[in-house]
Amino acid sequence: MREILVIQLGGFGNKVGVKFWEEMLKDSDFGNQNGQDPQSENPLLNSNNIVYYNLHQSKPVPRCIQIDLGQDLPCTNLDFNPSSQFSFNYSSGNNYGFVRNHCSNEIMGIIDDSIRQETERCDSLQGVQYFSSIIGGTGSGLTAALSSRGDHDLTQQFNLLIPSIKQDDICVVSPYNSILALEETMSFEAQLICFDNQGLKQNLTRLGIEFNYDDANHHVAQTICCNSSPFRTYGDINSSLRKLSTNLIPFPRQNFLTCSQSNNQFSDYFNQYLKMDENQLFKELMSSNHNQASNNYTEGRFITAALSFRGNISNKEVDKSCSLFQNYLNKQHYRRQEAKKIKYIDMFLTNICKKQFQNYEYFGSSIINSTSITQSLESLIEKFNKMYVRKSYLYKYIQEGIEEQEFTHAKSNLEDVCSSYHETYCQDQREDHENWE
Ligand SMILES: Nc1nc2c(ncn2[C@@H]2O[C@H](COP(=O)(O)OP(=O)(O)OP(=O)(O)O)[C@@H](O)[C@H]2O)c(=O)[nH]1
Ligand SMILES: [Mg+2]
Repeated sequence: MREILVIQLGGFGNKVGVKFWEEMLKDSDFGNQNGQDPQSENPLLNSNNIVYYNLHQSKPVPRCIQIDLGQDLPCTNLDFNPSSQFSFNYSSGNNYGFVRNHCSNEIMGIIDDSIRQETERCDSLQGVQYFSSIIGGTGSGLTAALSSRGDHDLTQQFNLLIPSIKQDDICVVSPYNSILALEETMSFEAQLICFDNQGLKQNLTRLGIEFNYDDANHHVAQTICCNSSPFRTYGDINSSLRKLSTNLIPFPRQNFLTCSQSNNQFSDYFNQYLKMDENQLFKELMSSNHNQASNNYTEGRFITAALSFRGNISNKEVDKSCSLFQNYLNKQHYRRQEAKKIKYIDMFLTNICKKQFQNYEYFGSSIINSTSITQSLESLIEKFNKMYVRKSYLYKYIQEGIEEQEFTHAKSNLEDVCSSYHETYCQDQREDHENWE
């Protein structure tokens, strides 16, 4: 079986991680046993769960490693493996440099051992999923440290909380931390799935909920859980982390992805959403309003999208919805002049899993590669420049052994990514536009 190891880093990573495992448990057969002894059902035969759960234990124990430098691992009733929980007694001071250059050296040995042990327990590990935020010190420093050390034959998927476009973060130095961390992570052709709190807030507000971390984390967890359905459950196409990489990332540096989710149980619309049809589902999955990062799809061009559906949807309906969606793109949603360039999407990777997601009749989530991600990246560069021209806060990083050169190098690399998105597709856009008319 092709197992996946989850690594949860820092405050955000661990909180989202706990929510994720709660969702996974609800979605697995273990969660449906309603208090029955999991042993009675011989879980070793249940291949659905082996991807995420470590069934060599007497109980389904999540295959994950939880790491926080502060002593901030969240409390939960879930059965985590205590030997994979690492909580240290440091304060990163929100500083990437401290974690990267000092702290990480001391603790990397311990973490490496733990990763090796988890890997050895697997038959055939397919990849690693990270949950972290690159806003604070722990998340950014450890994400960078682990991504550069990881086994690059394994597919790595980073679920990252990045700074929002307009909103300022609680952490003043977030532009420095994020740009330095991205410099390391984006070099390895990993999938970088971006979330931000502005996008999550927009999602919750749409559903009539005041933004709070708990609900935001739940929202993210549900999406990641649904995205992973094709790995765990038998659908029309069985998928894997590696297949996602191949299909979603056309060029090595264009690996910034965003996610959307269709319906949501928080909503007053709940009943209405339960009854929605496939076309509605498509619209929602491809709409900026449902994007969990704050970039606006209408101001860019879709490159690829992987859609994961849950519920009793037929293949025929999916094909129909694909073409209806293309229509929708052209006729309704993107009517605005500046968005006229978005004519089509290169490809959809769709997967239907007939098993319902919790109590939703239909449920869907998407992972999208769109050129509009440059909005988030450019806003990050702008925030970085504002601080860097005055060299404010720089001394803190220099004290920790980060050189000024690393800052400029990281920034110019990110600028290269933005221009590569622009250059590759602006030619296309013109062509498409002409062809379409
Ligand atoms: N959506 C969401 N955002 C969070 C949550 N916790 C923290 N954040 C945001 O993420 C940023 C980074 O916070 P943490 O993840 O706690 O930082 P860390 O990785 O532990 O790093 P340090 O504490 O700086 O060492 C904060 O500025 C918050 O804006 C959460 O539970 N949900
Ligand atoms: Mg922290």
